[in-house]
Amino acid sequence: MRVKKLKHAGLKKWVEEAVALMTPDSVEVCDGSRTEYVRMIKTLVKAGLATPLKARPNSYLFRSDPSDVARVESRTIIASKTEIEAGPTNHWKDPVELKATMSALYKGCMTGRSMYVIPFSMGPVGSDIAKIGIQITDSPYVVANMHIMTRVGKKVLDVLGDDGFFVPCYHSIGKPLASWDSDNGEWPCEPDVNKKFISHFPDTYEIWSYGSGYGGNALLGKKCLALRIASVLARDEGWLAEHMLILKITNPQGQVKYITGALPSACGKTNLAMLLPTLPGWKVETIGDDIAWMKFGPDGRLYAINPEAGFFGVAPGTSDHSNFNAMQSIRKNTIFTNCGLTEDGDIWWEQIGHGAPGKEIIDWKGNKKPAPQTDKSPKGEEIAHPNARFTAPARQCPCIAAEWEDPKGVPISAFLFGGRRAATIPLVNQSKSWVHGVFMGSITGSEITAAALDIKAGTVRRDPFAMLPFCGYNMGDYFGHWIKLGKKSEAEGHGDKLPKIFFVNWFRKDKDGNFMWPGYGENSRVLAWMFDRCDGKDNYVETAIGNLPKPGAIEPPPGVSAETMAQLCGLDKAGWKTEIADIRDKHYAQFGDRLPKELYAELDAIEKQLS
Ligand code: SAT
Ligand code: MN
Repeated sequence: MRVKKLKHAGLKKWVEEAVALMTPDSVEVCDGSRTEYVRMIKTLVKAGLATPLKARPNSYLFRSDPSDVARVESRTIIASKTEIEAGPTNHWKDPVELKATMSALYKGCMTGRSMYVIPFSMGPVGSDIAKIGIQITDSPYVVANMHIMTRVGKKVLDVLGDDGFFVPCYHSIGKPLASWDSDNGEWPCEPDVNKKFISHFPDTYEIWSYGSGYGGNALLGKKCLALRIASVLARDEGWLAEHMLILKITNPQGQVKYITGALPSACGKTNLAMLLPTLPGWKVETIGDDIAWMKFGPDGRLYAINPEAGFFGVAPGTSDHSNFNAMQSIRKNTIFTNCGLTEDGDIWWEQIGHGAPGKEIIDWKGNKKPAPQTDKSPKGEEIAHPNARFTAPARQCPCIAAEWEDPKGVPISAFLFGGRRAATIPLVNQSKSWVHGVFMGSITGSEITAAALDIKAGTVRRDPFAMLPFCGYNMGDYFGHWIKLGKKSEAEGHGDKLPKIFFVNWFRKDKDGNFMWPGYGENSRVLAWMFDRCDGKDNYVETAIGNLPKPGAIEPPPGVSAETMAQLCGLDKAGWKTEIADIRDKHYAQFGDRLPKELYAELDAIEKQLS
C-alpha cells in the first residue's frame, strides 16, 4: 500500500515527515501478508543475510554483527521532561536535546534503502486491552520478525480508523547504502555504541530507536512499546503492563485458573510458561511467555492478554529436557539469530541436549569450527551467542491454550514473583495482603554470583517486578501505582477478587552448593499448592514473612527428603534479618521519598515480627 492512501491524517503526516527526514529510496506500508513475508525473506537471502535451513521448513538463520547482539541498556533512555520522573533506575536525557541529537542521526539514514511502515496491534486486533503501534523501519529482518511477534497489516489500520490512537515508533539501523551497493552478507547496523539510541518519550508516548537491528532494540512492539511506553499508559489509564508470563493451569478435577508471573532473566520464565507437570492429572497451558497486559473487568476481576503473537526466546539452554514445548514450537516457520549451523543444515546451540552432527559447524560469527561432541562449549568459545534467539509463532506451541487470543483476556487468580536465591528465600511464600504482595514484587531479585559458598547479603541484584530495564517512569511511582490499584479495587468492594500474590524460589542450594529443588516439571507441585491457596484451602502456616506451606502440604518430589522440604519451606530468621537490612539500606534508599510509605510499613512490620 502507498502512503498516499493512508486514511489517518495524523499517521500520513507523521510518515511524510519521516520520509523527508530519512530519505529512503522507496516507501511501503506493510500488509502483514504471507506474500510480503516471503518477499522480505527473499530480499534478505539475496543480501546474504539469511541462510535457509534445510532441516526446518520455512526457517532461516541470521548472523548479526558482533557489536549488535543484545539490548543495550546503557543506551536505553527514558526522556521524560524531568530526570526525577525517569527515576534512579533509568537513563535520562532531556527530550528536546535528545530529539535534536537523534534527528541529526536520522537525517538521510535510509538513503539506498526501502522504508517499511508497519501497522501492528499489541494484543488481539480490536481487543479493549490491545494498543496499536506504527513502526517505521529500514530493516526487512525487522519486518519479518514483527510479522511473527505482533499482528501486522490492514486489519490494524481498519481498527485505527481515521483518528485512532497509535504509538509512533521510529526505527533505523543507521546504515545508509550507496545506490550500487548491497549488504553483501554483512549485518547492517551502527557499530559505534555511542551512536545507538533506544529512546522513549513518555510524555508523548513516542519511541525513537537508532543504530541497532537486534531484538528489543529493533522489534519495538516488545520491550519499548509493550513495557516501557505501556507502563506509562497503564499508569495514566489505570491498568497494568507487566513483564509477566501468563499460564493456564487445570487441576485433576478440571478446574481452571490463570496465573501470571514475573521472574528476572535466567530464571526459566519461558520454561515455566510451557511447563510439563510431573504431578499426575494436572495440566499447564500457555497464554504468553513474556508480557501481560491486565485491566479490571466490569465484574471486578483482573483480565490479562498476551500483547504478543510469537516467542522471541533465548536459544542456548533450550532442549527437549528444559522445554519440550518450545523445541516443538520452533520446528518450522522460525527465524533463528546467532545460532550455530550444522553440516546437515540445522541450527545448534549450547545445552541443546546433544552434540552436533558431522565434522564441522559454523559458529554465530560465521567461522568453521570442529563440531562439538557434547552440548557444552568452553566459556568465550560458544558456537551460538549466549543471547542467540528464535522467533516463532505462538500458535505453533503444542501447549498454547485455546483461548490465548481471546480479546476479553483471561481472569487472573494469582501473580507470582521469584528470583534465583541460593539461601533464605523459601520455595514458595504467599503474601498476607495486596500491599505485602507489592512489597514482594518490589524486592524481587537474583544473586549475581553462582558460587555457592560465596553468598553474602548484598550480592543480590534487585530487579523489582522483573521490570528494572522496562519501566518507563520512576519505579517508586510504579510501586505506588500497584498499591493504588489494589486500594481502588478494595474500596469498590472487589478486594476478594484481587489476584493472590506469591513469591517462589526454585534455586535454593545446600551447604555443598547443590540445588535442593529439582525444578522444571516438579514446579507443578508448587503451582498446585498456590492453586489450592487461591481456593482458600487450609494448607499453610502464617509466619512473619508470609504464608508458608504447612509441613506435608507439598509432597516432596522423588529424591527430595522431608528434611530438605522442611528447610525449603521454613523461615530462616537470621537470613531474613540480613535481607531486611539489605532491602532498607541498599534497595529502598535509592528511591528517596518516591518510595511509597506503605512499603516501609511492610518492612517495619516484618522486622518487628522477626525480633
Ligand atoms: O531483546 S529483547 O529485549 O526482546 C529480549 C530480552 O532481552 O528480554
Ligand atoms: Mn523478557
